[in-house]
Amino acid sequence: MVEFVDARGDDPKEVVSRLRRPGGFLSEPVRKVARDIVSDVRDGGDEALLAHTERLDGVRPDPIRVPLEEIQAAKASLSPEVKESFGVAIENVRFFHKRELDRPFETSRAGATVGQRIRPIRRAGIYVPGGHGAYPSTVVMAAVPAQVAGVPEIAVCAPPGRDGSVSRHVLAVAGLLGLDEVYRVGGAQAIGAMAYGTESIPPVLKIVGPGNDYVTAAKLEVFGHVGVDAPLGPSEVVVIAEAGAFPERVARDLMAQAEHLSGASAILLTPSEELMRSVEPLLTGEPAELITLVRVRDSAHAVELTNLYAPEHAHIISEDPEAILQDLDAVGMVAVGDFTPVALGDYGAGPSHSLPTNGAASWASALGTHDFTARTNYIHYGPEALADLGPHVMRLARLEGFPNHAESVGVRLPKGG
Ligand code: HSO
Ligand code: ZN
Repeated sequence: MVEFVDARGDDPKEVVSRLRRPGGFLSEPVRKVARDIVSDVRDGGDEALLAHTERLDGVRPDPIRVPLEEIQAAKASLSPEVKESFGVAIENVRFFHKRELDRPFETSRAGATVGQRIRPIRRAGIYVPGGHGAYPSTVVMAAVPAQVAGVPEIAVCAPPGRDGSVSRHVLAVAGLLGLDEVYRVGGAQAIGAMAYGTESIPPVLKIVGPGNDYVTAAKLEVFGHVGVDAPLGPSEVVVIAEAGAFPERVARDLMAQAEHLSGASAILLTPSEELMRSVEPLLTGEPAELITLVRVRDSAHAVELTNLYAPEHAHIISEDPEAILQDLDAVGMVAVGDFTPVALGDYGAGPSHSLPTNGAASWASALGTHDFTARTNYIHYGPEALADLGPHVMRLARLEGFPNHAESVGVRLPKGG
């Protein structure tokens, strides 16, 4: 059943809290399950990894690492058309991320030089979800930014099917991107394995990629030991549509993200009662259960609700979508205008489709090159610059009760400062 909400007279915060699906990855029962699996794998290595895989996926993949010939065979098995489509997507995603890459800088004044170097993380792990559908597109969306950032070692984990194999298309895309390290394990156990390493899987330094609640909870569990990205959970879209929007297009936009199922949510914000009424009968099947139609006062009201909700995606269908874009802030990715369905972004418009969900867009961003780099800042002072700043540092260090900090400067100043 499609849900209807009339938000026109209600407190926006209250409306948004009614719309939000609680992030299951934060709940203590889910955290505990993830914690136990991660610590089993940390302590038990491959044997624990295989035991959990057998329990949850019904198979003991042997070997855990996909043989290179299998990756090559998967790549070779692609039809020319599918290969071309992946090629276009890879090219667009590469184009966007080359532009995004942070640049190093160095700047000087009065004898003091300060700068920042950008360095790739040496070894990253990408989680590719299974669940409802296979996600070869996720390999593109995570591995391409990593490669553009210059990460030399990339490991991929993907859950095995009942027959122990990983989706042929996931393997094929790995092959297209020249990735040769793919492991047939998924879930919280894969996150534990990548974080702590097992006999088969050398540990990584940072784990990225979307997953279900257990995967996300496991990422929180290993954070600190390794780096992780933002919570990337079930798909969300807010469609902001004005009276002139075509109902069948709006309906497809909502159904598209809702068809990810497993906790996805799709919300229409519109001031038009008529649009709502004509979209509603077009929403059918299981995805319809995950769709909410919300009547708002006007576009400004829609923007206010969207910024509070902080969705993974917003899609603006309006006479003047650019104006609404300017006012949106807490959104993972905005699709601007009627000719830009979110699905373009899902498969290859350029930015990564791995986006913060569950409100995390208010403080986190799409997966990108910055997830695969770290910054090393440097400072280089000459004697005059030291003489200028030194006395201030000595004063502040003494104020904090650190005389050796002060003297590490003082011994370098003429006559001890
Ligand atoms: N909409 C998903 C990405 C995706 N869609 C992959 C289809 N395949 C991210 O929220
Ligand atoms: Zn999608």
